[in-house]
Amino acid sequence: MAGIEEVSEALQKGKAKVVKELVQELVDDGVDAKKILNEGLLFGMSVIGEKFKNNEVFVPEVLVAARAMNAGLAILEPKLAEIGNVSVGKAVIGTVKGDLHDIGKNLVSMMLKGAGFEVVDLGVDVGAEQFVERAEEVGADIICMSALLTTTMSNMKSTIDLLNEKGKRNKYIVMVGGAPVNDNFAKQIGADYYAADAATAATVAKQAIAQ
Ligand code: B1M
Repeated sequence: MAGIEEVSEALQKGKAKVVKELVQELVDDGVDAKKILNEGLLFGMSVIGEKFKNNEVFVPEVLVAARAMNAGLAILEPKLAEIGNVSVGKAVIGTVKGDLHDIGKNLVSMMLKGAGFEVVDLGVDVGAEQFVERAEEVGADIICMSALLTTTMSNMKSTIDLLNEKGKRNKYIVMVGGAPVNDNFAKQIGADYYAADAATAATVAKQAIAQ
């Protein structure tokens, strides 16, 4: 049986196919999906993140590691997000304009699905107009924005400003998150909620809908 550490090592080497196979093997052997996520995929990505910070690896290596991470996540998704029959609400989610980081956003999306939300994923580099237009089109209850760069987090405010301009701010719950974001920043830009991680995001979204 494959070990979880092998997943982490293959991810760090950017071997997407191997990660996919190893994760599948572990799932088939009955290993808990959250354990594979935390101790295999997220641990491997945190090692890469630290090396990136210290200039020991560079963008191409991080990119292939991220691809491997997404390949593993795709296998875990059905396990992490066993969608219930009844939708608790509809969410649109995306990474803000200028920002291409999608791993955290994908995790939040999965956890929301697991909590019973219908999720419309707008992808990365999503502008304010797109967030608002799609939320209107699909009849969303909640708009979820992710940002990983200090240079793009202000684009979350653009969406909130646009909602205000259109007189639609009260129609939607707005939740923000991502590594450089915090509760203070969320309050400053006028978001309703901040969540530090994907599991909290799902809990917060559910509570917000219930209110
Ligand atoms: Co980039 N990158 N990156 N990168 N990258 C960071 C973010 C950085 C911190 C690395 C560093 O310098 N230490 C740094 C940002 C510095 C800053 O702004 N303060 C950085 C930089 C500088 C850059 C570039 C500018 C590098 C360059 O080109 N010179 C460039 C920017 C490109 C762009 O976006 N325009 C860039 C590019 C890339 C890659 C493309 C190579 C790749 C992304 C691939 C992809 O996502 N498909 C990449 C990666 C992988 C990283 C690191 C290593 C890992 C990010 C990640 O996926 N973490 C990252 C360093 C790090 O974080 N240690 C780094 C795992 C993920 C699960 O965590 O996304 O934080 P995270 O999500 C968490 C929470 O934040 C939260 O839940 C998740 C976990 O439960 N969360 C939410 C996220 N969204 C939420 C939304 C919510 C609620 C919670 O509600 C809506």
